[in-house]
Amino acid sequence: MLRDGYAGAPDRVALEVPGSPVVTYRQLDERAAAFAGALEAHGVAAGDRVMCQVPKSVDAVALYLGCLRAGAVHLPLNPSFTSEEVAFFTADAEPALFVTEPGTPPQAVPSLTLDGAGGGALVEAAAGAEPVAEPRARSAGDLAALLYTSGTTGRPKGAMLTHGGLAANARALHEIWGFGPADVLVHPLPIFHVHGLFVALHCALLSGCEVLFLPRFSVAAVLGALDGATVMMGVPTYYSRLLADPRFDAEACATVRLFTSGSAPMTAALHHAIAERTGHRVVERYGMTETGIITSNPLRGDRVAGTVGYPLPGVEVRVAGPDGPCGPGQAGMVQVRGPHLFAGYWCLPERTAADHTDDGWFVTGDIGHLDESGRLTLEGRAGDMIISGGENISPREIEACLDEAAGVVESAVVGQPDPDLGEVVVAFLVGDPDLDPAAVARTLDGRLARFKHPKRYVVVDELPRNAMGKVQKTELRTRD
Ligand code: MLC
Ligand code: AMP
Repeated sequence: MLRDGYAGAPDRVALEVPGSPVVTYRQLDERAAAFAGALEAHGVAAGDRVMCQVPKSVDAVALYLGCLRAGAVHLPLNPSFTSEEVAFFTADAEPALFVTEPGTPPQAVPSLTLDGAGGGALVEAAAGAEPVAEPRARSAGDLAALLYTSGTTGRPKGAMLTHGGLAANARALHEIWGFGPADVLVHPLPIFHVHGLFVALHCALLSGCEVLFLPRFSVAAVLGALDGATVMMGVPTYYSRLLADPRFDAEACATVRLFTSGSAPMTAALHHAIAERTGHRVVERYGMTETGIITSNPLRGDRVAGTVGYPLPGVEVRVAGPDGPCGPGQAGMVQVRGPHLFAGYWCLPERTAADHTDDGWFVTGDIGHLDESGRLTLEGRAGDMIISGGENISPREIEACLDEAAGVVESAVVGQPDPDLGEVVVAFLVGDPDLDPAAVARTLDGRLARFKHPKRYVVVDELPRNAMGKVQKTELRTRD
């Protein structure tokens, strides 16, 4: 399906990494076919998971497409995950192959290397393998990808994403955001999440347009890419950082037709400040790993700051409380139904059932309300999940590590408001009288990816609890 977007013009530019030769759709296609051949030569069969922990690069995109070509299930991981964290995914997903950067500690499965500069054992294997010219037959209900999301229990859950679900979401976004072959997409997002991998890349591939593929987000790189670009997608932190640079103005965005934001709330103040400086009203949209994009502000029509807009074509959204569906303006749990939903959590049928209502709606965990016209506003989350710079972080996972540190009696981890990252991780510790937070912090090294490490530690005599003995995290979220 993705190949339909560029089938008529394979020599158009697909990916351009600044400072490197451009890569055409034909070249990307050939690389994907060669990688698929290498995967098969290493025993990967349709339905097998291929776990990938590689730097963002053109080859990483070709690897994703190569997995699809071989009928395998793509399982991308954040390169900053520690070996201990990766071991969990290895045991849970039982991948047939681990594709990783040279020098990464081994996992208990066969592996091939891929670096960010066009080299590695996968590349060598691809040179000697028979390319897979046509995608292996798969049906809409077959798995295309397994993306893990931080669970409220602390144990990441693998969301099983199907070919049909990804295709439905890609088609809907392509349509509502008016993508076409003349677009030039600025891509600063990581490609181990739904946002950078599916939302951004699928829109581009479906329209056969050019992608300015930045290795990572930086203000300088985005400012350098905006001239001539037509679309950029990002998390709110990208926009607040851009706004802090006076060069981000109407002139810098002169060729842009669309900025989108999501993965975390964009404040109305940030939305308005961007509009004032650049003349652009960011299209805020709302999504989840399990669902892809659910709602979006309209391309044509009112883009209302602080709201996430209307359900995508084919998607149904309702807000429900304990007594059933809520009326307009009434806050409740956001529930969703539609063709783009995941097929359940990997090996967790009970969790999957618990997150669905009896009549088949997926319960998102987000609290919000609909207005009379069906426009959704989010108000927060039901659990205590932290979203920092668009990364979901489970407090429980951090608390479990902190509680094991010498001298710690108990801990509570919360997200506190932060002007840059939206929320930052803060740890409250109860412990021995001579407890040294720096020593506690060091115990997380090598255990948890750095982005999960608390940015601040506070030693307290006791944690605030309610009458039931439950830690009052709401109070800690605002405590110094
Ligand atoms: C990096 N660090 C973070 C962090 N990212 N800390 C908290 N939260 C984050 N998100 C830490 C690093 O561990 C490091 O810590 C220090 O910050 C500097 O690292 P860096 O790599 O230089 O950071 P930076 O480039 O500034 O990264 C921040 C960021 C990045 C916001 C640019 O996190 C990012 O691109 N986020 C996007 C995430 C995303 O794509 N989310 C989509 C989820 S999909 P130290 O201690 O080592 O110095 C989804 C569905 C949907 O939610 O709707 O889209
Ligand atoms: P993830 O599990 O990483 O896919 O993150 C999904 C979560 O990100 C959602 O459940 C929301 O809580 C949050 N999210 C995504 N987009 C938005 C948005 N535009 N505004 C507020 N929260 C958002």
